[in-house]
Amino acid sequence: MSVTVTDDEIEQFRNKGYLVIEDAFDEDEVAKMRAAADQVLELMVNSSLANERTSGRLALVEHEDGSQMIKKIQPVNDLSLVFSEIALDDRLTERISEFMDDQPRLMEEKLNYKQPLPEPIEGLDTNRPSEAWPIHSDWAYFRAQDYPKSVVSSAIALDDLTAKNGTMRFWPGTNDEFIEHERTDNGLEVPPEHVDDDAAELLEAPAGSLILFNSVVWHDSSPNETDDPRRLLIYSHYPASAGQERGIVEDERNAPTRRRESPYEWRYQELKDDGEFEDRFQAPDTA
Ligand SMILES: O=C(O)CCC(=O)C(=O)O
Repeated sequence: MSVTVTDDEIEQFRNKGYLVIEDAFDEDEVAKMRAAADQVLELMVNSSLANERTSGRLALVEHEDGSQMIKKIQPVNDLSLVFSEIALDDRLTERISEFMDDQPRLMEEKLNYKQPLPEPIEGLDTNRPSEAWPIHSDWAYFRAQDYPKSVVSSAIALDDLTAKNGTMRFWPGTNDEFIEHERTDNGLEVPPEHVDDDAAELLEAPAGSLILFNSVVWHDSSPNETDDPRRLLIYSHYPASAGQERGIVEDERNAPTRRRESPYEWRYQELKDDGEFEDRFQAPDTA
């Protein structure tokens, strides 16, 4: 599919630091991504239970009332052809290439599920304090591996994004200047004295929307107050020339996790094949 990137899209991205394209993906494509999300979720939970060790890909929250929420799974491309193919989709790459004026290379990918579990699962390590994200610039993280500020992230909404289910907020125009972050128990945060809460724009958009954002623009999201998942599939790409100039190694941020986790995932398959483990978790029906 060839994509025409309009002047309006470029201007919005440059001025605000982000851009929303509704209906970028159709119903069938969204259905395929949701099915892949369920498959990956089942693989992560069942392989964690089979190995009696929580996968390093899995971020899980336990609330005060004992309920649990899958926050995110990262990385995911080596677990699903559906996800690895989308990283190369023209609807992302042609826009990104226009915005960064270079060829995009994949830097990382993740699926932020914000998915409540109908029943708590015993034996998993609930390793995150909240499914919310504090106000931050992604570059506060990406700088650790010397990625440039010109990294562009593309988020695909697998579910409608609403105020109630913990959609994102953006601070338009904060994409030019990076402010040093503070460390909190829930990640890095723009110091509150710099933040005008009224300047934030709440992102409400239907499933299938594509949201492109710069690595400096401030954003956050609140907890999911509904019983349904709020899934955002997020890819981040860096400019090819920066890779050459800075000696960035491909997949530097996520390769250690893939290498560490994949033997456990194979072991889970073996335990199943040998009849020594039976799946105990099925993804809730969310269709
Ligand atoms: O998924 C969300 O709600 C926010 C994600 C985010 O801010 C991030 O991954 O940096």
